[in-house]
This record gives sequence, C-alpha cells and structure tokens, in this order.
Amino acid sequence: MNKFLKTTTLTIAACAMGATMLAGVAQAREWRGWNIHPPGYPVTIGMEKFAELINKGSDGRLEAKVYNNGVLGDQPDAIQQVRLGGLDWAEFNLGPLGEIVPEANVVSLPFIFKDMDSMHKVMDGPVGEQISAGIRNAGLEPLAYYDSGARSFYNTKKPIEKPEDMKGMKFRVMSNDLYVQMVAALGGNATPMPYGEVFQSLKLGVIDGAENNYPSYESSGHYEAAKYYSVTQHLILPEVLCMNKDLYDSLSDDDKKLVRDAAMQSAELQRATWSKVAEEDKKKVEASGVKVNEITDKAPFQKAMQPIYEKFEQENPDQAELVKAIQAAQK
Ligand code: BDP
Repeated sequence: MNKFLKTTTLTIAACAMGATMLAGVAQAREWRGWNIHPPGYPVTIGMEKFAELINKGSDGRLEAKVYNNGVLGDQPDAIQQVRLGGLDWAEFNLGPLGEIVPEANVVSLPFIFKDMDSMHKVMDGPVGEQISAGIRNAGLEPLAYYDSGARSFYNTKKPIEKPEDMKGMKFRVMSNDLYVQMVAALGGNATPMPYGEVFQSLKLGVIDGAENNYPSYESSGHYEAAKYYSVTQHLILPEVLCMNKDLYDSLSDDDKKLVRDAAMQSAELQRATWSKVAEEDKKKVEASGVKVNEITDKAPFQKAMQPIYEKFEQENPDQAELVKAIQAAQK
C-alpha cells in the first residue's frame, strides 16, 4: 500500500473508531464493512442494501456501514482483519480468500467453470456447501455469494490471441500463487499487486497488463491505460458476503435470521445488477476505443493449465475430490 493510502486508511479507521466510541451506550456499535469497489458498482449496491436492511430491520439496534474504495485496506489485509474482528463484515473475492481457505482455492483453477450458469449450479450444491464450511473454519461466516463474472486479460500492447502473445509481458495478478503459475504457464510474467496500485503501474509501464471482468476494468479506469481486452475468460470467481464469525455467533436467533435474509436479498439485487452492468460496461469501454477480441479457440490456453491442475491435486489431496466433483457436475 502506498503511504498516502496507508495514512488515509489509518485516519479513517481512527475516525470510525472514534465515532463508535462517541456513539457510546445509547447506540449499537457500528459494524464496519470493507468494500474495495466505488459507489455505484454492483457489489457496493448489494452491500448497501444489506446495511440498509439490517439497520431498518433492527430499528437501529444494529448498525452496519459500508466503507468503499478499499479505504480500510488492501484485500488480503482486510481478510485477516475480518477474521480477527478488527473489521466486522466484508465482500471478498474467492481468489485471495483461497490463500487461507483451501476449499475455496479450487475455484481459482483456471477454466474450472464452463460458464456463469455452471458456476452457480456448483456453488448452489454440495461443493458450495463445502466451500462455505471452509470459509467458516477460517473464522468468517459466509452469508451469500455474489457474482463477479468472468476475468480476461488486458494489456497496453496488443491483442492476445494465443498464449505465445503473452510472452515477455508482465501482468498484475491478485494475491494467490495459482495466478502466478497461470500466467507463467501461458508464457508471461506475473506480479501480485494490490488492486489500488494497478492503474498507476499500467500508466508508468511498471506492468503491461492485468486481468479482470468488464465492470472492474471500467470502474478502476484500467481501460483508459490498457486498451487491448482479450476475452480469455480464464477465471469465473464467485465472491462472498461474510462477517466475523464470533460476531455472527453472538447474535440472537432473530438477529441471525435478519442478517441471513438481508444477505439473501442483497445477493439477489447484486446478481441482477451485475448482469445489466457487465453488458453496459462492455459497450462503454468499446465506445471509448478499447479493442476487444473474442478468442474462438480457447483450447491452447486450457491445455497449458494441465500441469497446474496436476500440481494442485498432488499438493492438496483433500481438494482433489472437490475438483472432480466440480468437473462431474458440469458434464
Ligand atoms: C475485482 C474483485 C475484487 C478484486 C479485484 C482485483 O471484485 O474483489 O480485489 O477484482 O483484481 O473483480 O483485485
């Protein structure tokens, strides 16, 4: 994290703490919610709905608040914070979460899901339940899954049509070793880097590219710096609305129900907003001069992932069953 961001984060955290203390006995302690996205983003809309339903449904006894734009810190740090109770709730991508939840890491195997429908089907079934149990074991109570579409590569240089086109290029990836392996297997170099540093790094040429879905590519402004978007759709990652497990466990049964219902409703809204926004953002970036290229034959990309699957299954025999179950559910 750069110095400015760190100072801002600390100041905001201190203010939030102060506000909580001032609120004193008369009011509920504020539940601080971490969000990496800006206002208006589908995740933000979902989280705000969750907070609104909690606040209204408890007549102000409970108070949830969303802190946008990653002001409360980078994602890997925030995951630790929500586990430890320094933050109360959040919406996390299963990519960085996979580093501490072995069950969740299976979704980070590139091309494991055929499409969004398959991902939903798998996450709504027994595999999803096992992933939820893993998240719970890590000290986070999973409340609902949100959508984040499919991630594709984009860069400042040229369209990627085949893996060889990635040779010599440096791509930012999220914090997860599987993504470093993924880019290396395709012939590029990977650099894990906080989301908030990507725009600047693209502009300065520190990296040549990154990978994300259309809404993040648009809202982060990355499309202004990296004009080639190649539709590899190598990762379809679910995201999870979750809260500190001890906090959840401390709630009465009625409040647990309130939280669960609010999470379900927020997820419905988030998913509906997602499909609309993803289409709109694709059009928006194209209209701004981005060259989108579809990849008709994804087989060379998929084939290059084979050693990553083998290594993963060898190193994580417990998860190998999950991989098989996901594959079987899509046959
Ligand atoms: C977005 C995810 C967000 C990640 C970001 C990233 O919603 O959780 O932090 O990508 O690339 O799509 O870091």
